[in-house]
Amino acid sequence: MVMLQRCVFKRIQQLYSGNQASTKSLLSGFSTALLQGHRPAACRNISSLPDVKEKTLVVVKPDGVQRSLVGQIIQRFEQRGFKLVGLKMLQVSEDLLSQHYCQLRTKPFYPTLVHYMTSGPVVVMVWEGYKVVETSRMMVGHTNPAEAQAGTVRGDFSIHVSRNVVHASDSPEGAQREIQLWFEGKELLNWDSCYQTSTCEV
Ligand code: DAT
Ligand code: MG
Repeated sequence: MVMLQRCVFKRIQQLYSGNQASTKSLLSGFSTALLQGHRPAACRNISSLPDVKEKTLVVVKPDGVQRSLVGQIIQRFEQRGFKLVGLKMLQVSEDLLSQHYCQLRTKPFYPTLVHYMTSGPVVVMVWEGYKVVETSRMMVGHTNPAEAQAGTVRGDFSIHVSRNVVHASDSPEGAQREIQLWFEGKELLNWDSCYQTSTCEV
């Protein structure tokens, strides 16, 4: 990369010092630098980096599906640079939900939470990337939309905690547990995105 930068700098110097470098020779400098072993980042292998393979579960809840927010929510994660490795739409059962929200079973709002979450289809996804769990929580925003910052999903699309549009796992361990609950192993795809090395230095 340094070699490539030097090459570009040298050509710019030549141009400004009155040396008549043509566009053709400027471009030939790029290809020479590339041929000399400066491969584009997209060619490198990232499989040895567990950091960038972190996964999280994101669910568009029934209110998000009803309000046609699925596309906008997916777009935010794509735009941020995360990779979609699992996606499906389903009507969630009370059994699955009680396992998903096992820590909330004793809360007074639990029965209404179950009613709401089973009231219509949800779209469930697994996103992968560097610090995806922590970053997704920031992107989703505060549990209570009244306290969620503008720019977050909840801060932009919701007003009340009982209809907060989206779920995102709150820790890497929680994500692993939730992903296993919602997805079978074969439903998650291990694929190479051509953007991978453009979004993370490896
Ligand atoms: P989060 O979804 O931000 O991880 P959580 O795990 O504490 O928040 O709660 C799960 C869901 O339960 C939350 O998204 C909405 C609902 N919920 C939480 N607190 C609530 C409350 N006080 N009243 C009604 N619903 C609530
Ligand atoms: Mg939670």
